[in-house]
This record gives sequence, C-alpha cells and structure tokens, in this order.
Amino acid sequence: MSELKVLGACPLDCPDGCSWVVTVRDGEAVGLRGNPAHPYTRGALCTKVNRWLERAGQDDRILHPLRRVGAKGEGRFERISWDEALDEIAERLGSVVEEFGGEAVWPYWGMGTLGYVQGLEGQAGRRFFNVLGASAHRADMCSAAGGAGLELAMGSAGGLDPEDLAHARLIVLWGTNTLTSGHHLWKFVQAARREGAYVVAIDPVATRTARQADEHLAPIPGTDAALALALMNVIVGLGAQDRDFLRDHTLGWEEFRERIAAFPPGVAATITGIPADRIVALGERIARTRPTAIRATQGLQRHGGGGSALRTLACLPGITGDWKLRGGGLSYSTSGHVPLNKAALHRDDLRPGPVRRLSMSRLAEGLLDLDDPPVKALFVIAANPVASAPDQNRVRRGLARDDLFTVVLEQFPTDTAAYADIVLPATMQHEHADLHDGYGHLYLAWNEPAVAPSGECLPTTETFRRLARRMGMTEPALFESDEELAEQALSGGHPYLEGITLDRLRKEGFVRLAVPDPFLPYADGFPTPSGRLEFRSETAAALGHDPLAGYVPSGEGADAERAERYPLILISAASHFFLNSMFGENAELRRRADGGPVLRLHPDDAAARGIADGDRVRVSNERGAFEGTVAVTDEVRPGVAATTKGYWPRLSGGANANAVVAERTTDLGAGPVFHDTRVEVAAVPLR
Ligand SMILES: Nc1nc2c(c(=O)[nH]1)N[C@H]1C(S)=C(S)[C@@H](COP(=O)(O)OP(=O)(O)OC[C@H]3O[C@@H](n4cnc5c(=O)[nH]c(N)nc54)[C@H](O)[C@@H]3O)O[C@H]1N2
Ligand SMILES: Nc1nc2c(c(=O)[nH]1)N[C@H]1C(S)=C(S)[C@@H](COP(=O)(O)OP(=O)(O)OC[C@H]3O[C@@H](n4cnc5c(=O)[nH]c(N)nc54)[C@H](O)[C@@H]3O)O[C@H]1N2
Ligand code: SF4
Ligand SMILES: [Mo]
Repeated sequence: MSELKVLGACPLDCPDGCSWVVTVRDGEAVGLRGNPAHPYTRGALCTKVNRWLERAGQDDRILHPLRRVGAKGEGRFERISWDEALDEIAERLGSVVEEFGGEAVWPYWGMGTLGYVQGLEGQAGRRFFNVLGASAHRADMCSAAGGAGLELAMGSAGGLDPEDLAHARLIVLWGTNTLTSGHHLWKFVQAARREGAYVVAIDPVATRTARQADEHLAPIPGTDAALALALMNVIVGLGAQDRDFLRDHTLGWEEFRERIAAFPPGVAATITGIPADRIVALGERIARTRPTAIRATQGLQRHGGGGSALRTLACLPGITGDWKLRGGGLSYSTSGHVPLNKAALHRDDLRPGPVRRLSMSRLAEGLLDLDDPPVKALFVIAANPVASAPDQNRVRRGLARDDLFTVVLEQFPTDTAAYADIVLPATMQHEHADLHDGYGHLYLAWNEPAVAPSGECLPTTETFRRLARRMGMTEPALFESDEELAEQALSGGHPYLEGITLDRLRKEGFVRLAVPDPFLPYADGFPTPSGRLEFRSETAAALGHDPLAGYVPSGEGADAERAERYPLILISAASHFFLNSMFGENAELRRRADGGPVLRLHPDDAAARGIADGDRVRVSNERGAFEGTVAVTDEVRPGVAATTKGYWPRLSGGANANAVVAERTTDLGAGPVFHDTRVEVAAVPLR
C-alpha cells in the first residue's frame, strides 16, 4: 500500500482560495482537507467542499463524451467516443466560421474554476478561440460593477489586505455574508474583537453573519450610497475629517463636500429606511474609531446603482484618512493586487483583428437578438447559465434555437448541459494541474494533480489542444503544456512576484505575494490618473457618468410605479450549502438547503398576503416565476423577500430565482442586477 499527500487548491469562485491536501492511497483520492500550514486556510475547508470527493464519485458525474439524441433541453444523450466528438465539433465549427465568420462563435467561460491554467482567469482555450477569430467573452457576471466603481475612485479594486482586518478597531461588514460566502475571514474579525473591535453589519437581511455582529443595520436594498454619504455628513459635521489626507491624497473635496451636505441623516433615513439616530450613532462611531475597516463584497453591487455604491463607499476612508492605517480602508477583492501575466496566457495577438465582446450577463440577448453575425456556435466552459444567468426563460429560448450548435464542457448533467449538442467530460481539480490566487487574500497556490482523470475526462487545456490539432491548426502556442502556461503566468517581472517560481510553488503548495510588510498600498497615493483618491473623476465624466461619486438609485428597487404591481424586492444571495449552482445536485447538501428554494418574508408581508410559515408560494413577475417554501421571519426587513441562488431548476420544479431576474445592467461596469428585482408572492393552492 502506498500513501501520499498532494498539495492543491480549491478552484471555486470564493474569496478564500483555500489550500488543500489530498491523501492518495494506491492511486485513489481517499481524503481531502484544508492545509493547516496555510495562514488563511488554517486547516479548514467549508461545508460544501468537505464533500468534494463524495461529489467526484457521484453516480451522475459525466465520464465520457455525449451526443444529444432528444430535443434541446430534454437531457437525452448517447455515449460517443472522443474521436467522434472532436470530428463533429471540428466539422460544425469549420462550417460556422466559413459561413458566418469567427465572431459567430462565443466561448462562454463561467466561474466553475478560477484557475489561471484551466479556469476563468486564464480563460482556458482562449488561444484556440483567438486563432479562430471568435467573439471575446466579458466575464462580468460577478463583480464587474463594484470593480468599476472602485477603479474610478481609487484606480484599483485591490483594497486593504483582508488579514489586516485583525488590526481594525471598527469593522463594517457591508453587503457581505462573511460566514457563508468566505468564512475564513471570520478569524481575523474575531482577532480584532479580542482587541476590543466593534462589528457592524449592513444588510437588508439578518444573515448568519449579521446575527453575530454587535450591531445590524438593515437598509432598503440598493440605498447604500445614500447611507455612506450620510455617514460622511455626520463625520464632517463633527469636524472629524483628516485634513492632511484630504489635502495630500484626494481630488475634488470641495465639490464632494457639497454633495455630502445634501445627505444629512434625516434625508438618508427616508431613502434607506434606517432611523436617523442610528445613522448618527454609526457616523459618530466611525468618526472616533481609527482604524475603521469596511469589508464590502459583491452583494450590494448587484443593483442598478451598484457601481456607484462601491465608488462612494471607497470615499469614506478617504475622509477619515483610514487608507493610511494598517487595518483601515476598504476591502473588496484582492485580485487588483495580483500581477500574474494574463496577457501572456490569453495571447490576444493571435486574433486576426479586433473582435466584438459579448457580455456574460447578457447571454439571452446574445443568443436571441444579435445579428451581424448571429451567434451560431456556443461553447459553455465551466458555467451553468440556465441556473445562474439572469432571465432564465429567455436564456432557455436562446439555447433551444435549432440553428445553434452548442458544446458544453462539464462534470455534471446540469440544466445547461441538457441543451448541448455535444457534452465533453471535464476533470475535477484533484485530477488536473492549475495555478491560483485567492481574491480574498494575497497568496498564490499550485494545484498538483493528485490522481488520474476519472473515466475519459480531460482538462480544458487538453480538450482544446486536441481540438486545435483536429482542425489542422499549427500555431505552436496552442499546444503548450500546462506547466509552460503556468510559467508564463508567473513571468513579467512584477516585484510582487519576486522569488516566486513554479518550482517553489510546487514544493511549498502556496506562497505569499512579495508585497511590502506592512502592506499599505494607498498610504502615499492611488493609481488613478491624478495619483489621488478621486471624489471627482474626469474618467467618469468622459464616460458620461456623474463626475462626482454619489448615490444612484437602483433600477427596479427604486421604481415606485413598478412597486405597485410588484411590491417586494427579491434578494437571491449565496447559499450556505452550494457554490453558485455547484453542489446543487448533491443530495445531502440539497437536503440541508431545505430541498428547494426557501423564501424568507417579513411577518407583515406574509400576513398581508394570507401566507403562513411553511406555505408553498409562487414568486413571480412578468418575466417568469419560481416556487418555494415560505419562512415567515423578522430576519428580513419589510418589503424584502430573501432566497438563495444555486438551486438546480430541474430539481426545483423547473425554475429558480433567475426566472424573475432581469437582464439589465448596472450603472457602472455593466454587471448584472440579481438583487434588484421586484416580484409579487402568492400562496400556491395545495395540489
Ligand atoms: N457558500 C457560498 N459561498 C460563496 C458563494 C456561494 O454561492 N455560496 N458564491 C461565491 C461568489 S461567486 C461570490 S461573488 C461571493 C458573493 O458573496 P457576497 O459578496 O457575500 O454576495 P451575496 O451573497 O450576493 O450578498 C451578500 C449579502 O448582501 C446582501 N445584500 C443584497 N443587496 C444588498 C444591498 O443593496 N445592500 C446591502 N447592504 N446588502 C445587500 C444580501 O442580503 C447578502 O446577505 O461569494 C462566494 N462564496
Ligand atoms: N440569482 C442569482 N444568480 C446569480 C448570483 C446571485 O447572486 N443571484 N450570483 C452570480 C455570480 S456571483 C456568479 S459568479 C455566477 C456564476 O455562474 P456560473 O459561472 O454559471 O457558475 P455555476 O452555476 O457554479 O456553474 C459552474 C459550472 O462549472 C462546472 N465546472 C466546475 N469546474 C469545472 C472545470 O474544471 N471544468 C469544466 N468544464 N466545468 C467545470 C460545474 O460543474 C458547474 O456546473 O452566478 C451568478 N448568478
Ligand atoms: S469554497 Fe471557499 S471556503 Fe470552501 S474550500 Fe473553496 S475556497 Fe475554501
Ligand atoms: Mo461570483
């Protein structure tokens, strides 16, 4: 018997980017646990990934190529060989390109893995699509709005090192459900608490995180920027602004100060639904507490005004001067600090010329409304848009088009795979190699394959090497190995990569970026055009946006007319038991997630509709409907209905929350508006 431990990394779209250790016995993975040596992971994974190996061995895993035999969406397939699959794809793709041009091909990469070699960061296969002249894919379905807002204000979305939350004396968890969507940060929150820090949660829902905070404020969704302006109003009213920081490191203060003056607590109370005295109390607390850290992640930017919300939040530490203190400032996503060489991976120089960019958040539009050329071939790579993309019914209509050739690279028979002409079996993380960062910390990790691929599964890179060969392509860059790709990602000579080689990563499993210690990236300026924190941005003005940071009301949330027909704002945030739609098929996790969508309603809203706890309800608007079970609770504020994302439509009566979400985009960054959705809820008569 031989036993070995193989170091790897969790590939999922989660800020924590865990380092893991796989125990391999006689060539089989028999154990997987968090790496105790990793300063952020500290030996623990999470409720979901603790079932990783169980998931890998599930009966429903896709283990060989499949060809559709039923109607699109039905999910009936026959087994075929890799040779047959590659021949058919090569032929269909060849004729699409010949008749409609390369841009008729859309490689739709999702967030199933974030790896630089196999996953989203590197867009595995992008070189192949570049040679083909395919449309480019804009991966804007997660954090684009907030990123764009922060970049206008700060020049980067990088923010403070989340580990430095341990040094904060006031922590504001703003639109983020830490204990569910990235629980490893909690250790640092608790470390700060041991030193006396106070923790405030700002969330329309009393999440498991908000319930652990010292104080919870529940704003009307989409109104956070108004709250932030009022907090700044209180701070400036007390004269607590950092005049040196404002003078040396900010731009547009005089004008911005006038905007702040227009948001006294009373005005913000009307907009946000938070009593003025509580706004004043928090403003005073921030005014007297250095350092204050704001942790704001993706939740509050999934609204019509979500880009501006983050843009405005980033201004707050500019006024208090927190940006110069360890443990002060704002943390959103550390990706902005990771200098891996994506250009070297992507090789966009292989394109025949400029190509159009298609937005991940607008798949239905891309499939139903585009011409010149229409999308005729779709590759879905590590994505499950039927479950996860906005406007489910239109996404289904697009995927059901008879004249669309669809290839899905998958591990499981998702609702999306059911629409494929060809399904290709994909390896899981412990079966392939990859290079990772974490968007909630500052470490890189190497994932060494621990075992051979299951069945006939292939890594995405290998799939596209084989397809390129089948199509007679000769460009050498299409055939480089996974290790070569990883070396290229590590190239470029950025000082944060000093001393970090593939050999070292392989040996140690993970390495911290060579950032200065302490890491105060904005103490002496910001990577904006002016080198300052820009309350006023010429870049924003040139793009046609408000030159000043401020409050932009949400789309449906703030629409009074729509509120008459659809009085409730639906939030569908991260589930504790799934990772987007992954694990939605795992029987035990689905059971723990109550078997299907749960809709949390305030007692007043339930009573007004004659709905009781445990009732079946239909949640609907003009776009569609889904069903769920009601939990009546004052953990949601009146006017808000809360469910979670990730339920598989076909295991939930055919639809999930995305059946009612619009395919609209945010004010900045063109992201989706999942939580900016108005609905009505009605009891379903017992059948
Ligand atoms: N367990 C688990 N972990 C995950 C994921 C998962 O599906 N499951 N998904 C991963 C991914 S892809 C991402 S992007 C992150 C997302 O994780 P988060 O950034 O935490 O995003 P959400 O879960 O969308 O929303 C977080 C919180 O924001 C609140 N919220 C919604 N609208 C507003 C608003 O207008 N204002 C305020 N203040 N709060 C609001 C919601 O009620 C919710 O509690 O988590 C990652 N981690
Ligand atoms: N209502 C609502 N919807 C949301 C959100 C929300 O807050 N509310 N959040 C959005 C967010 S933040 C995100 S990031 C998106 C995510 O949306 P998607 O990117 O579509 O993510 P998933 O639904 O998890 O689908 C990922 C698929 O990739 C497959 N996969 C995993 N690893 C691999 C691999 O190595 N190779 C291949 N070929 N396949 C693999 C998995 O089996 C899974 O089916 O969802 C969004 N959808
Ligand atoms: S999903 Fe997040 S918390 Fe869970 S193992 Fe992966 S990185 Fe860690
Ligand atoms: Mo995401």
